Amino acid sequence: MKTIIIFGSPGAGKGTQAKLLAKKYNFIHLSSGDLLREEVSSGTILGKKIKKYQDEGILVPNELLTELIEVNVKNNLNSSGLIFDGYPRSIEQANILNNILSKNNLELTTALTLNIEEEEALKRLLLRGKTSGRSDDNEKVIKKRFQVYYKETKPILNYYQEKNKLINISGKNSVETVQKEIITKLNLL
Ligand code: B4P
Repeated sequence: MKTIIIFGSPGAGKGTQAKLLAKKYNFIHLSSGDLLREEVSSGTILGKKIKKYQDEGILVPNELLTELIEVNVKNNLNSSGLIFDGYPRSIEQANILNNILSKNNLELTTALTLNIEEEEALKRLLLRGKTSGRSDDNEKVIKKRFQVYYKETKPILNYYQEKNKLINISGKNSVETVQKEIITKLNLL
């Protein structure tokens, strides 16, 4: 079974590309953002707690998220692949994911990162904000999400680079071009 992580700043196209790959190769798409938003929309006490963090653009604490990830890995052990989108987002989460994978006799196949300039990503997210109804797609919160990305998430790219697991992809091109580059570099053809 393949296990793939997709990294990228907010608006880099992680969710977009993860969905396309999942559809094409019948992989399971595990988006931490979507899993958290589902919990929010179900109106539970946990969901109410999560919403506060998402609305501010800061990371949801691990104690509210780890179980969601672990359960979804366990429930999909018979699939041909798992794509982690938006997880891990900190060194601590990278270690948690390692543990979850090894407990389930899995090993990370590869991690890829979509590179894009902040200005371009901001434009995309503001455009999405017009129709998404997402309370975090506004300029103030997007800027905060970028700060969190640079401080918490970007440093973990080195961790995967050192393990020779990281592939760099240009995220600034069209959705189709980015997808082709991913497929070629992942040797999925
Ligand atoms: P996410 O849901 O992961 O939000 P995101 O970083 O903006 O990524 P998303 O996948 O939605 O967007 P994409 O770049 O694909 O996280 C939201 C919040 O949840 C976080 O701030 C945090 O609070 C919480 N959270 C999530 N994971 C967490 C974790 N692990 N730990 C703690 N907290 C966590 O697409 C953006 C837009 O660009 C779309 O409109 C798309 O259509 C467009 N687009 C994509 N590719 C394009 C292209 N090539 N050309 C033009 N437009 C493109």
